[in-house]
Amino acid sequence: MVGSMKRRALKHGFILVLALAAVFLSGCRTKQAAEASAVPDAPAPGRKLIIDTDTGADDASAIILAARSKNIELLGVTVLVGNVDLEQSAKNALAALELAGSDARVYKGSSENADGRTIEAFSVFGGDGMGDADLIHPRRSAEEKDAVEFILETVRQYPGEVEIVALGPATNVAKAIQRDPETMKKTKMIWSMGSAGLGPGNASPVAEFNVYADPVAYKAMLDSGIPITVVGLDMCGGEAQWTDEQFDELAEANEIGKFVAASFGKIREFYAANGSVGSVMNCDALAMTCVLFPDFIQGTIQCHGSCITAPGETCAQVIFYREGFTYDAVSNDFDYNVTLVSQVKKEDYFKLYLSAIR
Ligand SMILES: [Ca+2]
Repeated sequence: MVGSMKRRALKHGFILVLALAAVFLSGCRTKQAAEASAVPDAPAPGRKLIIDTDTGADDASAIILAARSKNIELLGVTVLVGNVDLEQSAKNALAALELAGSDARVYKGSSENADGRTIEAFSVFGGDGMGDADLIHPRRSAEEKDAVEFILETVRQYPGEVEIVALGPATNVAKAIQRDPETMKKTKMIWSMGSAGLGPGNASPVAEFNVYADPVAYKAMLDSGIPITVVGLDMCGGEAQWTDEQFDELAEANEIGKFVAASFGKIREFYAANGSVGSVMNCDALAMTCVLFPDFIQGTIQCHGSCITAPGETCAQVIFYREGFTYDAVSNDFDYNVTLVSQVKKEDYFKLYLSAIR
């Protein structure tokens, strides 16, 4: 049962990833990235980002979005197991960065979750997480330095400035918190693509894949005292899904678009085979859009986020207790530790993405 739940979670996660990846995949081995214009209107020039990722196609599309932005400094990319195994995760991140014209370095982290389990690397994004479209030929390699050490060194170097965009399981982040909690409290913000938000899950009816892959780590992150903004699955469906016609637009846009489109090929096949024809989710790039374009966010709710770690049907569910609401039957003495994104401009999502890669 756990296996089937995981598969479902992965499938949904992958579906999102695939949408982005498809745009990429159609064949981008050249460097037209340099010709594309940078992400417009990103605020607060000089923001310092680390992307933490289990690089499947949707992660790769998010990495490219950040790498194309003029107004953020991408300090590094830390990778871990999740949608794919650790080595593939590193290769996919490197390929995405190179395509986008970024020299940001890649650091390898966790190959198993906080319980010591090896996360099942089933991917609806294809065996390489990128649509099995022969897209991944990075020229560079990952650094020797461990991902967790890189995160800690970077936060020490820029106290109060570093924003971590967590697009996979929370394992690397939780290890950094465990190793040096005081340093990690100097993180400016963790942006988490994780949880079902206020909607249904994909790993199980109540759990989303990134949390399901390592609920112990997710709980450690929520309980850390670090400011956290969560973008859940409930922000990624409906009008935010990328349609077949939009994938065609991507594939025709430039080499980056071709790459993303091709990387999503397997995800689109998976969606279609499972009765969802015509569009797919891409949660990781949507979360990155929230990071880069604050006006894209139309509503947030301050919450206490509580992650269930006990085995059973509700494992990896994240319960959000809303600030300002008095619950009748539970304590209301909460630490409101999460800003939950509750509304985004879904109709603008694809347009923003396409503009950013051009
Ligand atoms: Ca991911």
